[in-house]
Amino acid sequence: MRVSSSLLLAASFFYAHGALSAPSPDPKAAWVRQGRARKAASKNGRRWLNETSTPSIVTSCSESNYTKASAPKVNVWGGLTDIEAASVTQWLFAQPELNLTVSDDAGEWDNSVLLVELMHPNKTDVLSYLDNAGPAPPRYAHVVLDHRAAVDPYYQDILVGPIEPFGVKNGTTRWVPLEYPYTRKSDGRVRNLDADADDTLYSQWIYKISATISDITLDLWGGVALGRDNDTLDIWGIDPLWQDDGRVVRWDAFWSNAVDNFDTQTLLPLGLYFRSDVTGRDPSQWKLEGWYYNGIFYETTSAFRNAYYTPGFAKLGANVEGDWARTDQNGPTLPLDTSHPPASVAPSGSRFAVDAESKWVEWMDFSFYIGYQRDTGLSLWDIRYKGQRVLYELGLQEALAHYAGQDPLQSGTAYGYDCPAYATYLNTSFYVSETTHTHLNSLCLFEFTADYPLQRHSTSDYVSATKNTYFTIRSVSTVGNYDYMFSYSFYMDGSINVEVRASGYIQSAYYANNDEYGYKIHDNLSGSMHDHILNFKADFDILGTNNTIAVVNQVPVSTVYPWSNGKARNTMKLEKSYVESEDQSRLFWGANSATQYSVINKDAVNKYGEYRGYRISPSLGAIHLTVEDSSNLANAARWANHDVQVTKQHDTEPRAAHAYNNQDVHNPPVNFDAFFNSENLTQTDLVLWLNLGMHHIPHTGDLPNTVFSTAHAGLSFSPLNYLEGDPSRQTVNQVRIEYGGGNVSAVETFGQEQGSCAVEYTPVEVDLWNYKGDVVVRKFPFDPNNPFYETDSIV
Ligand SMILES: *[C@@H]1O[C@H](CO)[C@@H](O)[C@H](O)[C@H]1NC(C)=O
Ligand SMILES: *[C@@H]1O[C@H](CO)[C@@H](O)[C@H](O)[C@H]1NC(C)=O
Ligand SMILES: *[C@@H]1O[C@H](CO)[C@@H](O)[C@H](O)[C@H]1NC(C)=O
Ligand SMILES: *[C@@H]1O[C@H](CO)[C@@H](O)[C@H](O)[C@H]1NC(C)=O
Ligand SMILES: *[C@@H]1O[C@H](CO)[C@@H](O)[C@H](O)[C@H]1NC(C)=O
Ligand SMILES: *[C@@H]1O[C@H](CO)[C@@H](O)[C@H](O)[C@H]1NC(C)=O
Ligand SMILES: *[C@@H]1O[C@H](CO)[C@@H](O)[C@H](O)[C@H]1NC(C)=O
Ligand SMILES: *[C@@H]1O[C@H](CO)[C@@H](O)[C@H](O)[C@H]1NC(C)=O
Ligand SMILES: *[C@@H]1O[C@H](CO)[C@@H](O)[C@H](O)[C@H]1NC(C)=O
Ligand SMILES: *[C@@H]1O[C@H](CO)[C@@H](O)[C@H](O)[C@H]1NC(C)=O
Ligand SMILES: *[C@@H]1O[C@H](CO)[C@@H](O)[C@H](O)[C@H]1NC(C)=O
Ligand SMILES: [Cu+2]
Repeated sequence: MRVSSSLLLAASFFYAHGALSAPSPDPKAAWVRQGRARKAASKNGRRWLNETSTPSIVTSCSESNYTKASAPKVNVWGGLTDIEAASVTQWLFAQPELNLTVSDDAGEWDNSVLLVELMHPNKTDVLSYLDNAGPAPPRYAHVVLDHRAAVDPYYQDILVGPIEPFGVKNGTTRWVPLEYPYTRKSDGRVRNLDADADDTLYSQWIYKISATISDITLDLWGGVALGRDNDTLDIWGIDPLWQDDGRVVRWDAFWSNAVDNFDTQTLLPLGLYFRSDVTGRDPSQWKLEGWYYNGIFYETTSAFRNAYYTPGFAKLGANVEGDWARTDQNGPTLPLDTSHPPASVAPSGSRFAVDAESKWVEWMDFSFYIGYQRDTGLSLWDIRYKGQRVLYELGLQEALAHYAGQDPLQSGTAYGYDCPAYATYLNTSFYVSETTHTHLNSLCLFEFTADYPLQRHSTSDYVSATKNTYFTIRSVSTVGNYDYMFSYSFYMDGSINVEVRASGYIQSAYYANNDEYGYKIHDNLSGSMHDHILNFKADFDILGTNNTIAVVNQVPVSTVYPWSNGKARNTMKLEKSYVESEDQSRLFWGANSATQYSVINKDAVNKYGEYRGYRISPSLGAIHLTVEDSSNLANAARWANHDVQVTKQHDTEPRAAHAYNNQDVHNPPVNFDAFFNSENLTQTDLVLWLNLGMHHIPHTGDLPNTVFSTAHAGLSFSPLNYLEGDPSRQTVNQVRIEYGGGNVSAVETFGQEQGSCAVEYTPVEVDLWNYKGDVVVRKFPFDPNNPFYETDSIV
């Protein structure tokens, strides 16, 4: 099912508008070239092009393969090898005290392994390796255990290692509770509220309750929810569960089941809810606490039943699936819409280099390593520009929609729709139930030329313009009912952009009494307001690790100048300051975009005496959570309440959140507030935690799906007094056209590729059939000679 829905991802727009069109062999262009012959070749390899004939056409353009490169160092964030993951898994099963059961056989009262992945090494060790020829940091596995063979079940993070070159060794390998990266010190443990969620207990509980009102569900919606295959109704509810006063409380709602493969269920709420106290693992102690329907709370089933059968009881209509809820083509064909839309081509092939094994990438003057983890997805490491590290780490920390916090699962990529057809693809892998799932081609890398030039200027004598060609690495993650698209882009002017887009089925609400929380968007449906907030970690290292945050405020002032005849002039000026400590480092974007934040290095002044740095600016949707001190989230998402937050880097504070923060919201493994303990932020190693997102009030245009064009947020990191000028002057992909008296007298093309080549354009559908499921490699029992286990559906 995921396969088909992923294939239907909203297409990004990839029009082939270059800033300037490619050399074309039309007569006017030929004339222009003749005109150039009057000038002599210039210095520095630049030349006037004086061919008078059409450039010869080579038979076909280059294939889009990247240049193969070798990473300068081992990618220490690149994940465990199959052999390493298998040996760790095997070793875990040999430790009697862990008392593990293979996932496939594990029930609610067995212990199992949830995750085996590479533990990111400490920054200090990595810098010594990268910069000072130190040894490669020791490799450890981060393992998550699901300890359910207990009355009080818990998850536990442990560290296993060190891992020797060919896996763990009996004797030298140890496991220890993983504690240092968390703000709560409890042996890496966090209670598990979901121990009984997967299978029978919770299901039995909710279906048993539902069975007591089958007559009502049949009467209202013509169906039942009893946990049978032929049910037309379903029941599910809030995440995280309410966790107040030591109790664990569920709220569940009735939904219509989708009648076909389309994922429409979140558009089909039915408006009946029930609350139950499910504290502890003994269902005989659980309690139904009431029903909620049409704005009225009934404390018991019989109170609800009596009301229901009282004459005059208002019975509300169902939400019924239809084409309005399906994403397929719908409506009359638009003019010319059946013709091929413009496509982008890469006539010289890919202009970047990749070490696919080590996952290292180099484009123009940028390079970085790629990391991938189950909970945070794609991350970029050791991002260098012109040989200097700008960011040690850049990546997503956590994503939440205000009603639920979940961790992303990677989804597959649809060729030609998520990325241009000529993109390069890499795989990502993560661990599930003693297997490694490899999402084939789930990261794409490509260059793209924007539909506007990076630079342009014209006078009566000349015009100059520069192509805006940038490089993007992109992944798509499915988080519940949404697909998120993450793009990191690198530009010729030295800037780096982070962008996220969301598309998919909204989680809607029943329309009754919901006016203050949304718009009515279909007959019986309300688009439920919610905030999407995504937190990114940006560990900047500007010309070293000792950095400072500069704040520049633009303010209106009234100033008397020596030349203003004693009168005040109303004007504006800059107020410059620095963020001194963690007491003042939780920031908001200023009103009227009047505040600039930048990461500078006070020990690195440019030749004009200004500090070199990178500016952080919102491009769109740099927001924080509207809800203050959320009752649902308590301490689990304290990262969500500001725009820009700055802390001193610590190996003990690698992540803003923990995957199981939702299991104990008052006392979560990582409470982001605890990172702020008054530390001095002057010329020290800084980490920025940046929020992006959307205040989403779905409207009719969100049906059937929210679209990437409006559900879009972005941040930009751009050089600030960092270089002596604009580095994009280096690109040859610019022109200067001289004219006078209405005629072009010369065209400077700076040594750009001149030839033409034929593009073979294959309709994209051919590639779509190559869409493949995950490659799954079993780790326990592991057979190194036959590691391939199965091809799974893409989740
Ligand atoms: C173009 O013409 C100039 C001036 O005649 C000459 O010096 C130069 O070599 C020519 N360039 C090419 C590419 O033929
Ligand atoms: C591009 O890569 C594919 C797959 O690795 C290979 O089959 C093909 O020959 C390569 N083409 C070129 C031009 O290197
Ligand atoms: C080990 O787990 C099993 C369930 O898989 C449980 O019955 C048993 O009590 C556990 N043993 C110990 C020593 O905890
Ligand atoms: C990483 O740093 C933490 C915190 O200082 C420390 O407890 C841990 O042992 C370090 N890990 C390694 C492998 O040195
Ligand atoms: C470690 O010891 C266990 C139990 O003796 C054995 O089953 C396993 O194969 C050994 N593993 C390695 C990597 O030697
Ligand atoms: C659904 O299946 C059950 C058996 O599992 C059967 O008793 C029942 O009649 C079926 N209901 C409908 C509406 O087909
Ligand atoms: C909405 O509810 C009404 C009854 O109030 C029902 O007649 C109608 O079919 C429902 N419409 C949809 C689209 O679900
Ligand atoms: C992705 O994985 C597949 C299957 O294991 C492999 O054949 C392919 O070479 C991998 N791609 C890259 C770029 O490593
Ligand atoms: C950073 O600053 C501290 C304190 O001024 C100094 O001791 C340290 O050497 C500096 N670190 C680097 C990498 O320059
Ligand atoms: C932070 O450290 C700097 C340099 O050591 C010092 O000048 C400054 O006063 C300190 N700021 C605070 C708030 O302690
Ligand atoms: C511009 O070109 C036109 C047509 O080729 C020509 O008639 C005219 O004299 C040219 N003007 C100048 C200033 O060279
Ligand atoms: Cu939304």
